[in-house]
Amino acid sequence: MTVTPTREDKFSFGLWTVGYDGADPFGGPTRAPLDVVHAVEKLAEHGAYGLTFHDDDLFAFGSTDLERQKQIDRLTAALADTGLIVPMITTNLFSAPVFKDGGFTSNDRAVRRFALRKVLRNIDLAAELGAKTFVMWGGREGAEYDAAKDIRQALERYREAINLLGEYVTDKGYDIRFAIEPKPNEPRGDILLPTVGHALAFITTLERPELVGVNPEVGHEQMAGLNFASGIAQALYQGKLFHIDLNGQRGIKYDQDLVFGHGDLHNAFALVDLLEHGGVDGGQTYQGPRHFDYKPSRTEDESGVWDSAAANMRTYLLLKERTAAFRADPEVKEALEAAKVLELSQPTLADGEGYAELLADASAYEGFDTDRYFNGKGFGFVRLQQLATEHLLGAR
Ligand code: ASC
Ligand code: MN
Ligand code: MN
Ligand code: MN
Repeated sequence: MTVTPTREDKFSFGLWTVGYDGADPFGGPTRAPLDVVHAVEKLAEHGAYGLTFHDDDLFAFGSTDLERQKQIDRLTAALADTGLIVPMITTNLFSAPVFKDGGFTSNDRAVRRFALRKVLRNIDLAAELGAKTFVMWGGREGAEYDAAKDIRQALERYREAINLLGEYVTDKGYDIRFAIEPKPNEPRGDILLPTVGHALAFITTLERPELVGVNPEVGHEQMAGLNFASGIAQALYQGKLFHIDLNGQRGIKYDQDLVFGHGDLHNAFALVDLLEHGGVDGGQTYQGPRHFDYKPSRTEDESGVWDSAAANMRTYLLLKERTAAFRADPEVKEALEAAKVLELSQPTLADGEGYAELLADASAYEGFDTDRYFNGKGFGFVRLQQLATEHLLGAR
């Protein structure tokens, strides 16, 4: 297997990722701005297939129509030259001061109406560029203080906004689906729809739930102490994994946006196993872009930026190789069998069986020998995890 990225691997990068200038809350930029044409050329050279962006990444907030169009034309020409595509677009409703209390859920109604117009305009651009996914990260949709935000009304306004956007793409006949990106906090003290689970539940309240899925980011779930691969499994199970943001995070702290794998490597192994091999259940798999939303550390110069971009893809491909070896190992197959991992796909009830039949089955309860089954007999999960670890380390 090769670890050189190709277009077929469907790797994409946000313009704001490789374009991150190193500024953080404690210090200004450490790198020069990155031009979009240069970014497209470099990404193409490194084997990526897609570029994604917020409107404000391409043309600064407040640009005139002329300035905006000029940047769109420069991007379009670079895409034509390189063959790169724009699989996803998103809207910046968090940087401009006007969004200090959010966009769709700002307490100020005029801000909410402005936010909707900004997004509608960006949806037109998404359609024009052929983007199939429209991500919504509501970074400023939240609060620091409980008395400052009526959460139920904020959710109602969120719902109103997404319903309107769904109506818009339907009326326009656009082939676009929405993906909500959860994050628990930062920049707000608390953000609405903080985890994949919250977002999945919220989606069921929408007028067009079929148009809306999730865009989970590795670090965002891990900031909440959650198991990312497990959240992705549930999103897949519910047919809602519309997009994914890959990166690295080390524990419950600020959003680190490290290179993919430069965090919880075991969980990254489980994630790639799930995305590439569907886990063991053979259920719904993910066919979309492998999108990196990371930040090249501010300690790096421009060559470090491209090294880090390459590192994301290389780590993904190495994990793809390692997980394939894991799946092919006869000892792993035997350990999975012994741990009854495959038995979980068997329905608990027999075909046509209901509670009456279950109640009539004495072997299920009266005759079930709990001692014989479970005293002194383990599942062997640790052995299985060690086999995964050894494949991850290249020791097998
Ligand atoms: C997004 C997205 C994020 C944020 C962040 C901006 O669109 O997916 O996680 O914006 O990267 O800095
Ligand atoms: Mn992040
Ligand atoms: Mn993200
Ligand atoms: Mn991010």
